[in-house]
Amino acid sequence: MKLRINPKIKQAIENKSPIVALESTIISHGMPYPQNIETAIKVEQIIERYGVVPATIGIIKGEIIIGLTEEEINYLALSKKVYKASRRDLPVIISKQLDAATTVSATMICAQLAGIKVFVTGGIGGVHKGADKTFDISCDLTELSMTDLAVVCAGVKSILDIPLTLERLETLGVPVLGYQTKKFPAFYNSDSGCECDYRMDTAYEVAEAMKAKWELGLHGGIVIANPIPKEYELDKDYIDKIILDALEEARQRDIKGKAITPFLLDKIKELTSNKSLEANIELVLNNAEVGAQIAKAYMSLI
Ligand code: PSU
Ligand code: MN
Repeated sequence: MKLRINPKIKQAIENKSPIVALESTIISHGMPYPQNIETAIKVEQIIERYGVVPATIGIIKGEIIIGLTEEEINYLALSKKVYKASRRDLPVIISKQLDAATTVSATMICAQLAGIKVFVTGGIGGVHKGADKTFDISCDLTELSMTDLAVVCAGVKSILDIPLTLERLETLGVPVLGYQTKKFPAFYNSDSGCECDYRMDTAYEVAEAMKAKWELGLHGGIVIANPIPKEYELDKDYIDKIILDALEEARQRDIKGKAITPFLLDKIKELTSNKSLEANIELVLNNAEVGAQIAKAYMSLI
């Protein structure tokens, strides 16, 4: 297997310095150009400000790269044929030497190869609305049941069935921890109407729970649900109506499978005249702040 760990990250591993993993699907399939590149770079800068090493993960010509360079980020952001790689895609992406952006599930797998314990993203995949008929449940959830990373996100978007996603996470044994809140956030706004299992007030509390979980031999991830800052929230009724319209269009055009999440993100962006994109960027930057602190706290504990 071809695996390239950027020298900066190798050094950090040797020095036992904190590292934060970042995904690339958000760059290639989650945001338009040039905001995708700008955000990816800003996220790395925020993490570095905490003295933590960022590791953006992706696959170029079948080689897994832990710590893409700015040039490589540009390449994955601009290339026409970049696959969206989840767990099941990895074998063929590697054997056929293809280019791919990694989703939450694939990023967790690659991050684990490098021993990284904290991962920052925007939103995780989950149980899609109507999954009782379509069976569309993101493999991010199964990955969270087996791969040992704390995943910092702004909750789950209401393009998904949020209560069912939380039920599934419970079944899979994945702790859902609210960061300075008990409310489970809904990505574009801070309250989905559902509750987190526990509220954590500091990065240390989160780090202690990570340590306790893995010391118990309980494999799998932890969801750290960090709400979008108040000033960037979108009105719940407004965004939920737009999401319903986007879902209806996806249904009419028969868009399904791995194409559905990128389609909905793009449609919602269009219907909100970019307001959803602005919120998306701000929540990712906010997650980077929290993820960096958790990575630092965790390394100080072990
Ligand atoms: N949610 C977002 N932006 C994204 C994604 C989710 O707000 O870019 C991406 C993540 O990479 C996530 C993937 O892992 O979509 C889930 O895809 P699916 O629903 O096909 O499992
Ligand atoms: Mn799916």
